[in-house]
Amino acid sequence: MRVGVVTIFPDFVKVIKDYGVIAQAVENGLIDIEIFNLRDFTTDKHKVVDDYPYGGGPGMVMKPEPFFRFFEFYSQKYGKPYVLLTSPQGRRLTNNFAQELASKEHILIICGRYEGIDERVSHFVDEEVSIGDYVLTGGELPAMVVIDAVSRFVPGVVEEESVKNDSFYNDLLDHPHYTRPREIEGLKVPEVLVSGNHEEVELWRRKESLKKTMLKRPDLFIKHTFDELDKKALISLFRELMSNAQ
Ligand code: 4HQ
Repeated sequence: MRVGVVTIFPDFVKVIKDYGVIAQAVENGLIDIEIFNLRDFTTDKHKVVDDYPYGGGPGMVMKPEPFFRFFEFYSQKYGKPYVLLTSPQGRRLTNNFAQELASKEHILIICGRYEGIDERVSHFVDEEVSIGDYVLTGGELPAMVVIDAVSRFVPGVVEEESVKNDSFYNDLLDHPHYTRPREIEGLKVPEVLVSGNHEEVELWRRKESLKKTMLKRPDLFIKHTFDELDKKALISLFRELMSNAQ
């Protein structure tokens, strides 16, 4: 998958390529992330990228010309990408949206600063994306969040099983995880996890997922479609609770 980013802070965004599974994926050629400095697409001596808003008001607006020049250069070089603009007005990023984006072979993320970008730049934009209802100082962090969430769905970046077990993948939160030692300061690993009984482990994990989702995210729980293991887990969970209550 090819990912382009255009920003006035390329050094800030670059670190997304340097850590963890994304760094490995870049090294293995699974994702090609290329970051461009918008100032390289200015023509004036001072490399100005902002200007005063028509109609007045506070703050500055990003000038359209450097973006137009950048798109001309970029699409000449790489063909037409699916263009994303980070914005609080955009479609909220979810795991499903991330998965949808991962199926595109080529995306380009535009990072805004200041009050925003001249509206005419939206001529090139396929979709606006928001990472949540709060206002940031720029689109760089959202771009990095999008790249991170999308990368996990690019085949080979993380184990497929791991993606499927994660929170949100099937509208449920992830189950708790444990590793060695068996006991620390009196806190023990649940017995079933060391039992070696794979079926029992699966049932326990699903019960914990359902319990956690019901308590912490009832909105997700309500939307969930229950498969056979869910039903078995819920019945077992209910029985447990009833027998504790007796
Ligand atoms: N921005 N999700 C860029 C955001 C934002 C968000 C505010 C985008 C500033 C210039 N982007 N402008 N939330 O807060 O994506």
